[in-house]
Amino acid sequence: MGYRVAVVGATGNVGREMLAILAEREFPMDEVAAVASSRSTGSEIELGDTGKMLKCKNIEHFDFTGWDIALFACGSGPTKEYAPKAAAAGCVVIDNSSLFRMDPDVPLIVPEVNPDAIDGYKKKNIIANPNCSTAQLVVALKPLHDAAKIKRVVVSTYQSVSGAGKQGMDELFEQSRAIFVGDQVEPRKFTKQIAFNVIPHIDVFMDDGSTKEEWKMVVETKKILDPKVKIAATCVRVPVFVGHSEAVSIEFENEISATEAQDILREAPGIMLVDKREDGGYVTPVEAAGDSATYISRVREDSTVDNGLILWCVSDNLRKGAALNAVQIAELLGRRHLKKG
Ligand code: 11C
Repeated sequence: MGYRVAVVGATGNVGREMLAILAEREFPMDEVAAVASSRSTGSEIELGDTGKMLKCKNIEHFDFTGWDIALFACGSGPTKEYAPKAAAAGCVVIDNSSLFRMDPDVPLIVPEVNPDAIDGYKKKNIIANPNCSTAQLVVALKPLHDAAKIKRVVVSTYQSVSGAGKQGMDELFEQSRAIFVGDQVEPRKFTKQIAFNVIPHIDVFMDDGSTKEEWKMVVETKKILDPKVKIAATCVRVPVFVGHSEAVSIEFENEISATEAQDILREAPGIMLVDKREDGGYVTPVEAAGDSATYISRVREDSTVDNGLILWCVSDNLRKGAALNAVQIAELLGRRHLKKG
């Protein structure tokens, strides 16, 4: 016997990826529903590449009673309205928006990092999925924190346009084409030209001059990994379609060499170490896109601080950064609590 699973926001970048990953990982499902806004009602969407077509149901009329799990990927607005209704109907919500992440009664889970925290989900019947740039960062930090206790992290991100949804991807494509043919470039989704450019601004500005994306990396990392870890982030949008990259400087309480860190990372769950110290001996977003791993390269000692390391971290933001992590949470929930399949 399997689960009844609803994917809410099924027509978006992350929703489609959720359906693909449910199929790819053979998540035990008796029934799966593609749920979306009224605009998509009746349109058909494939369950991964299984050939099975799902007709989109209208969120406004969808009754979550009797559904075991709802994977939400529809943004904070609709989530605010429908996730509590789904949870009240007895369906466990795994939400990809930022709405519930910092709610003390909602576990924020990366299964490789803080699986035990999932046990708190019953307070609201909601589990939060972290921001994409946080998810890959904590997967990389966790085994190193266990080994040598992290004091401080400084991270700079290189985030792909798919983090801004389909509109972001279309804008990069259209601007690149326009520049080649000599047309005018009009920024719409992004605040400046993104083609052949980088933009040090993701999400809205906060009072202290940081952006909300940077704030999310700080508070979410503390909630998932360890509230004592200090972290400073600079988040930058780059003209890459899929795959977020991060340059990470880490200061530890205890000594740890680059070789020790490489040995630890090689064995760590969710991580692929590719660190050859030669031309091309590192991973870039092009290779990470479509893959499940968080790739680590360029591990080296930082001689400017005591017990410091620097590394490069790349992952598919739509997969580990969103859909894959959500499905892994569903798998963990199933193993620990729902026990079907
Ligand atoms: C981006 N990280 O790349 C964002 C997208 O809080 O889930 C995901 C935002 C979030 O623009």
